This record gives sequence, structure tokens and C-alpha cells, in this order.
Amino acid sequence: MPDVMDATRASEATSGGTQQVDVAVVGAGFAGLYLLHRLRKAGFTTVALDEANDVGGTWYWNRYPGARCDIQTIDYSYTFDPELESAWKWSEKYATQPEILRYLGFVADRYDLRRDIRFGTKVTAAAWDDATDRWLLTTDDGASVSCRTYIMATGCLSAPKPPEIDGVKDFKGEVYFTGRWPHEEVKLAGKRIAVIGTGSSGIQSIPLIAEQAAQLTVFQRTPNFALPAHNGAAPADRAALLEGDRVGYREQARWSLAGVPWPQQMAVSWQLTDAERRERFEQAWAKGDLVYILTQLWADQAVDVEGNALLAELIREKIRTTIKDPETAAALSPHDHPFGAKRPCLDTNYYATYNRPNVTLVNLRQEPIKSITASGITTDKRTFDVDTIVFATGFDAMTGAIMAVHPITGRGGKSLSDVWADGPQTYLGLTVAGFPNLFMITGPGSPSVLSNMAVSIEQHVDWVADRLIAMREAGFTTIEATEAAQAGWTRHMADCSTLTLHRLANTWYTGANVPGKAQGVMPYTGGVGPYRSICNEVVSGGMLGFRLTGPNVAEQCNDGEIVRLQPDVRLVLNMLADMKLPPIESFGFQGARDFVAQFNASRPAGRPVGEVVDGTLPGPDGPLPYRLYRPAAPGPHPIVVYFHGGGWVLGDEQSDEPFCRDMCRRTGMIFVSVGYRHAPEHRFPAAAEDGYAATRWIAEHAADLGGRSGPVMVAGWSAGGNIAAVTCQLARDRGGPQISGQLLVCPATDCRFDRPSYNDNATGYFLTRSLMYWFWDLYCSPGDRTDPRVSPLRGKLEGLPQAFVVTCEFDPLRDEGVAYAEALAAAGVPVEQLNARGHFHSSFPMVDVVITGASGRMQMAEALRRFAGLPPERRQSDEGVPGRTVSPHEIAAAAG
Ligand code: N01
Repeated sequence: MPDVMDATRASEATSGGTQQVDVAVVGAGFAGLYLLHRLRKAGFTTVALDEANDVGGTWYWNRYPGARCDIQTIDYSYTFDPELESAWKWSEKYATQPEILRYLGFVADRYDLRRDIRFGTKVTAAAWDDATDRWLLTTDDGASVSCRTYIMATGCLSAPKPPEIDGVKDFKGEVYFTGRWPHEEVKLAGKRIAVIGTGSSGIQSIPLIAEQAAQLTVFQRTPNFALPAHNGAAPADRAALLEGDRVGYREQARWSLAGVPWPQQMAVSWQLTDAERRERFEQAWAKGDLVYILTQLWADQAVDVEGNALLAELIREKIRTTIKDPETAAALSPHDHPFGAKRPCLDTNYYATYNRPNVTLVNLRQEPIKSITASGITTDKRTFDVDTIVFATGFDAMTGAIMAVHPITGRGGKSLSDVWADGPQTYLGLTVAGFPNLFMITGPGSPSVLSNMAVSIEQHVDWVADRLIAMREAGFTTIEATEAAQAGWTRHMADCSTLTLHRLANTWYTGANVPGKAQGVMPYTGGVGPYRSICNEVVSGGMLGFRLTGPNVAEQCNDGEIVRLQPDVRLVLNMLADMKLPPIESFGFQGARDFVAQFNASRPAGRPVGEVVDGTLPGPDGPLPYRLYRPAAPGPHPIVVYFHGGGWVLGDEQSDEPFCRDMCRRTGMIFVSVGYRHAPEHRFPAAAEDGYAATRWIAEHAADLGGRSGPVMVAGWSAGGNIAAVTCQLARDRGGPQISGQLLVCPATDCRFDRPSYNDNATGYFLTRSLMYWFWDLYCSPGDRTDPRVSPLRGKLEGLPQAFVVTCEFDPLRDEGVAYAEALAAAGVPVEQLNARGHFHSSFPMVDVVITGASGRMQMAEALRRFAGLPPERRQSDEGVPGRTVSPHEIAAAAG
């Protein structure tokens, strides 16, 4: 059904052998086809250029036996036209490459797209002309293209990687690459065949090649996780969901994390018993759905090495039970990367294939390939004579196809390969500063390969097409990302990459599969829905981070950084904003306490520790409750006396439970969380005096509590940080107890409200300025506020225990925390300060919700271990620091 609106033709304007169009698109796969459709419909003259001789992109080239999609086909489809959706029926849960190629051909015909595609045309270079504000694309067929806008729709996995093995050219038999499989029939029957590579392409093709080959030898460097696809008809439950509410189903996919409409899993591994985890796993295994198993078992599997290891072991168990030969099973069992950190695969009979008598696995970790010879493959132990070699060795992913157009020269002659020498720099994965009017569809820096590509492609195409339409309406002819916006996006990408485990594996996601390529996690790991909302915010923020110009309009540049919050902090704050809660102080103090209790009940429980013991200790005016968290390792352990947050009004000895458990596990120390008295029933100085008395009692009873005798440490968050700081001053002045260190997390340290952070972060970050006013009013009369027992910044600071002070960028209390650290340093107290970039007041106690807080907690734990004279202890999962630790020297200098 040709579109009536696309009256404009791409090829009409040609001058001097150069085709003149508004927009040139490179690639005629999923992205290029939809671009062509949208842009033509909007009235732009458009041409698509593709090296292939037909549409299809990756599905044109990857014709190897067994090639299929591994996202369920009902999800791996265009959704932009409901009529198209009802006009096409997929025959299987996971369609084969020929069927997907037929679908793309059907789409091309339906919208009459082929007439504006130049097939068999390779774009060899692209240059921006500052004088004309146009791109000139050079092609290998001689006919160049001049365009206002140049869009790379070249796919993420379309530039095959050379095999990097000596002697390939010497081989006298047949050589095939899965990524460039011939169109004519390849005869494999009765041959001795070698397959090199066990990624998705290898894993899909090996079982089918094995069925035909006389002998198949698989050369494996790194084993990968593969799960059974259980292919067949589309599962009835998913199809019913789609048919029941097509619009809602598609919308849910667009706002999900991976582009497939599964809900967000909340249960964490340690909340489930072994039996419950196994049951979930068996269900997932039977389902045969990659996104399901990656997202639905337990929430920590993708973000925490321990939660992930539980799942990885269950999969390895399946591998062991499927493969008869234990040595082969061991070689096929991945141990070098977390599950999901390297792209896992869906298979049909992959592992069982190794039980066939005609299949041999060669473990290249034990016998690397030395070379390829005229007759076959030689490892450093053996020689394998073969008739055919199949290279399933993968791609120069994400950047390879973009850089294959070389050079791409932007403003002032700047070359993209120079700009990307240390890895791809983009704004939103869509644009690059210095390269006006250049867009990339699913480029590096966008969710792309970590998502259902169909969903991500449509989002990018719609965003770009809508921008071009809006620019035309406003009279702008160029659009270009600013350097500041791009640098901000690079920072945000780095923050996001600490969320998941992708950074912990050597993969094509990180560029590690291509020798010499700059390394770093290239796709956006923050999720499809969050990414979509960011792209929308760029627009609603007046094209934030873009410079727009036009011949007859004033330049527009709303410069800035689109995301300054840590990605998970942003999610939490957005969620809270969606709840449209009234100010907490409007509940009254009892109502606020009930609210906090309810809020805490909905968060993930803390992780297991050795033992949790409740008790009471004598306070200055009656018993005080405490909760003790003991590590699993045998004691005696150093003791940390902990004071919870809550503005001297809210919370109790259990309210920071996940934080105490986490710190107990990280430090290997006993944490005793003290239930001090609260205002307004017990106003100043009740909390301070309770804190001091509790610390004294705990220090005196350290051995009875299973702790190490000698000095204790104090720690606290928010008002608890205030009590911890005050306790140190009182202990110094009142002759003990001995305190060896203080950990102050976002502490209240002073009664002044005029520091900039009180204004900058007055609202929108959960702890508001007015809530702080309310806390102070309930706890302390104005006349008492300068007393060091509530404003420790005003006390004498000499002779205090060494300190670690944590402040968060988006916290009203930030500057008084910084001031306290500086004042301690000026008073000669050894102090370190963590300025946690992008974090808010509640980041660190929100364990397992604000995952990017883990590295900060790791630093806190290290500080406590130092205070206790213990050696440091690092955990692999917590690498990456979303903040900056300032040394005592720097703080002293700043204070000076
Ligand atoms: O490529 P890969 P692929 N000597 O990079 C090995 C998508 N896809 O084409 O891991 C020996 O995953 C290499 O070993 P190592 C999907 O996203 C989707 O299979 O680097 N071995 C690895 O085992 C997928 O992830 C589908 O140690 C060498 C293999 O070759 C992506 O495309 C189907 C080597 C390459 O695996 C890429 O998959 C197919 C050497 N010199 C692909 N060089 C669907 O189902 C490399 N290897 C939708």
C-alpha cells in the first residue's frame, strides 16, 4: 500500500553526477527502511544506500544455517502501523532468517520503498561542507550524494571482524563467514568441517552443520552461556497478551528496560530459598526466552556478582547434565564472565550436539590455534585436516560499520576516527559534537544491542524524524550536539555502566573482541524506558545540549547536561515524583513516622549477616533499644556504634537495617544500631546524650557483645551523622570512651540554612529544605541551636578521632558536611571526604535500590577497616566510583 503522502522523489534532483536530497540514509535494514518511510511521508527527499543487493541489512547477510532472531518475533517487529501488524503473521516463536528477510521485503513493497534505495552502493566517505551546510557522500559506484542530513542506519553488528589467525589465505578448502554467508546453496554434506567461534552465530549453526557434516570440529576460545529456545508456535500467553491489548502491550515494551514487555522483577536472590530459586529457574529454562531469564528470576542477577553467580551455576548444572563427556561439559561451561555480561545465546540442541560421534570440541584455551594451513588447522598440540572452515568469529561491533565509511569528516575537517580514537563519544548515541546533521540509529551510547532492536530502532527513527520536521518548521537547517552535552553523556554512560555487570567481561560490548580497539562499555546500560524519557526531556528542555542554526533565524543553543543524577537516583526520584506525595511534614510527626515505616517496608530486605540480636541498654533516662548485626565470620569483631537517620524525629534502631547489614558484611564488623529518643517527645539534647551514653555502654560491654575490646567506632547517617559527630566531641571532653574513627554520612552539622546547597537542593530531592526546618523546630529551640551538641561544626574540633565524611551533590546538607570535613582538617584531624556526584541524601542507605551507591559504601567500609587497623578488602562487583574522594591534604588545603 504505497503512501499517498510521499509524493516527493529522492532521485529527482541530480547535478553534475551528484544526487541532491534532503536526507541520505546509509543502510536498508530494519532502521533504514523505517527511516525512508517516515522521512518520505514527512516530505523530505530521501535516498537510502546499501552495499547489499536487496533490503534486509543484517538479515540479508547472515544466512548461515540456523540463523534466527532470539527475541520472540511478535516483539521483534515494526509497530508503527497497526495495519502492517495485522497484515503479517509470523509462523514461529523465533522466526528464521528467510522469514525475517521476507518480512522486510514485504515492508519494502508495502510502502514502495525500493524505488528510493540504491542497492549495491557502498558509501566510501562522507564530508561536511561548512560553506554549504551539506554533507557530500562519496560512493563506490561513482555517483555521489549531496544531502542536508546524513543518517547512519548501518546496524551494530554488520562489519565482520577479520579472524586474526595466520594462514587463512593458505587454506585450499572452502571458507565461509557466518556474517557473509553465500546466497547460493553451500554444500556441507559429507564434509569435514571446522567451525571457529562459539558466539550466537556459532551456537545457532553448529547443530545444523553437525547434522550434515561427516566430521565437525568446533574450535572454542571462550565458552558462552546458551539456553534452549524451545522454538515452535508463538507462546499462547504472549500472543494473547498482545492480541488483548496491542497498544498497551507495545507501550509497555517501549517503557521497559529491555524493550520487551516483562514487568520489573523486585524479589532479590537472598529473599528466596534455594528451592524457590530453582523453581523459578526451571520455569525460565522451560520457557525458552532470553529476556525472561535475563530479567525475571531475581532482581540482583544483572547487577550483583553474587546474585548472578547463583544463576550461572544453575545453567552450568544444565550443561553438565546434557553433555555426556565430563571433560567436554567442563570445557563448555563458562566461568570467566557473569551470565549476561557477555551476550548469551538461544540454541536448539547446541549442547546435545556434542554427544554426537561426529562432533569434537577443541578447547583453544588449552591448545591455541597456531595457524591455518593448506589442509586445515594446526593447534599447538594437533593438526586437523578439514574440507571447509566456517568462521563464526563475530563483528567489529557498534562502531565498525560507522567507521567503515572512512573518513567521515565533520566541521573544520575533523575526522570521526580521530574523535573516537579512545572510544566512541556521542550525545545520546544519536549524534556527535562537531558533526552537524549527522545521526546514528542505535549508535554507541544508546540501548541498542542491550534491547529489543526493533523497539530501539523505532524510537530513534521517530526521534530523528520528529526533530527534522520541527527544525524545518522553525527554519533551522543545522543541528549539532555541544561538547558540554556530549561530555555529560559520556559521564552518564560511565555511571550507568556501574549499574550492571557488563563491565566485568571481555566482549564485543566493550570492544575487547577486536585487538587494539579502545575498550569501554559501548551500549547504554540504563534501560530502554529511562533512555526514552531522557530523549524526550532533551526535547521538552528546548533541545538541551544542541545548537540549531538556520539562514533566517537566530541561533538557538540551550547548552547543558541532560542527566546529572546517578541513573538509579533519577529512577527513584522520578518514581517518588510520580507518587505526588504531600510534604512529609504535612503528615504530622506521628503520621510521618507511619509513612517512613510503610516506605521502609516496601524496600528490599537487607542481606543476610551472621546474626541479628535485639537488646536494650541503659540510657540516661531509661532503657534504649538496640539492634546488633554480627558478621558470619568468627569474632571477636571491631564494633561500630550506629545512629540512624530521620531528623531526630523519625526512624528507629531498625530503620536503616539494609545499610547496617551491608556495612556489617563489607567491614566484617559488628554494627550496633541504637534506638535513641526522638523529638518532639524528647527534645534537645536527648538524642545527643543518648548517643553518647549508648556509645559508652557499648564500649564498656564490647566483649559481652562478642566484640573486640578497646576503642569503638561511631557512624551515622543524616541526623544520625550529627549524633555520631557530637558523640566524638563528648567522648573527648568527658574522658571516654575511646573512639578510633567516625563515619559521617550526609551529616547535619550546623544550624545555618544559608549555605548554597540549601537553596540549590531545596526541593525535588526527597529531603527538602522545609522538611529540615521542621526537623530542627521539633528537636531544638532557636536559643539552643548553636550548642555544639546539635551544631558540632561550632564545637572545638581539635583532638577528635579520624573521620570519613560523605556528602552528596543533591543534598541540602551537602555544604555543611563539606564544611565539617574542612574544619576537621583545619583542626588537624585526619579526614577523608567523599563527594558523591549525582547522589541525593538517601542514596547510601538505599542499599540494593541505589546500586551506584555500592562503590561509596565500599569506600566507607574501607575507611572503617582502616580506623580499626584492618587490611583493606575489595570486592570485584563494586569497581567504579561515582564520586570523588578528597584526601586529607586536599581538604586541609581547601580549608586553608
Ligand atoms: O559473534 P561473537 P557472533 N580465534 O562475537 C570467537 C548477534 N547475533 O557472530 O569469545 C578463535 O558473539 C570468539 O571467541 P571469544 C548477537 O548479539 C544474534 O556469534 O572472543 N576464536 C567467539 O566465540 C551476538 O552476540 C543472533 O574468546 C575466535 C566467537 O568467535 C552478536 O550478533 C545470531 C577468534 C564470536 O562470537 C555476535 O555474534 C547471531 C579467533 N581469532 C548473532 N576471534 C540472533 O540470534 C573470535 N573468536 C538474533
